[in-house]
Amino acid sequence: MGERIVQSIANGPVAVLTLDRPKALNALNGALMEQLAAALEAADADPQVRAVVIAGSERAFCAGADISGLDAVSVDEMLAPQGFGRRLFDVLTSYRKPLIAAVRGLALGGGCEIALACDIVIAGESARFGVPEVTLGLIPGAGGTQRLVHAIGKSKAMRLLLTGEPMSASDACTAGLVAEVVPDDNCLAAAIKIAERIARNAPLAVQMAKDAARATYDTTLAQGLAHERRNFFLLFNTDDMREGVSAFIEKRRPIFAGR
Ligand code: CO8
Repeated sequence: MGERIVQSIANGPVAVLTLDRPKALNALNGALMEQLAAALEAADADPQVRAVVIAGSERAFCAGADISGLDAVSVDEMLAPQGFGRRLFDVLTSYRKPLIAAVRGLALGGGCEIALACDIVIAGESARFGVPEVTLGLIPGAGGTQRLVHAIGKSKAMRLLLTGEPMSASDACTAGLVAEVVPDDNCLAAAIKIAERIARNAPLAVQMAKDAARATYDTTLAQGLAHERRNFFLLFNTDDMREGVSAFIEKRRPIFAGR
């Protein structure tokens, strides 16, 4: 497969996937997107893994689509079923397990869209979130126009989308895109700590909670409430729910098997 530019390390129940193309600020070329998609799929299929952290490098989480050669890509190539980045962003969109982005430095264009597709974003103080596509004659193509409006509201999203200028970590935290801002050196550790906390919970319940929360994107409130209720009822069919309740009553720590 050539050079590895996505490093994948499983540390107990937490998998850490690190984008490792720092000289190009982790710009998304075909190889990086394929490797990230494959590593995500492997972590989703691994029963030991209960939460996944996506990290970048010091200067950049990811500076977006690799611009070199982008002008030579035809519309037919983009529209193809395996078109530019489609696999990666489809995997992110349908991902079952919790995804946490640990963002230091730049998260621009497709890089910002990866962070937006994660469930929780932890930012180092140096983080900058932006969608500069309009400066290139493009628009975000992997969820940015939709998820930004959800994450930070219309007016702030429009400012980013229409000016192309980035937002600081603290502004992104105030706006709701980021859950917590920490010193850069603590960013990965803070993201792993949250992942480990999540990993102690009942895995199916965590996945059902994520699934129900995600339904807010494409349902009315009534449909969303029904979706949530269905997931809630389904959990009554799991060993983990009985274990969690028994452990609470017996004043002990639950041991969740993920079934
Ligand atoms: N693509 C390719 N190379 C890049 C990219 C990029 N997006 N960003 C940075 N690089 C490279 C630079 O070319 C440079 O390489 P070299 O050293 O060989 O010249 C190296 O990274 C370092 O960058 P700079 O020297 O430019 O560093 P600066 O600190 O001066 O500037 C910036 C940093 C501001 C981030 C600047 O590099 C920049 O503007 N980059 C482009 C950012 C951008 O426009 N991103 C959006 C791209 S479009 C997009 O993401 C659409 C997504 C659509 C969805 C994708 C899947 C479907």
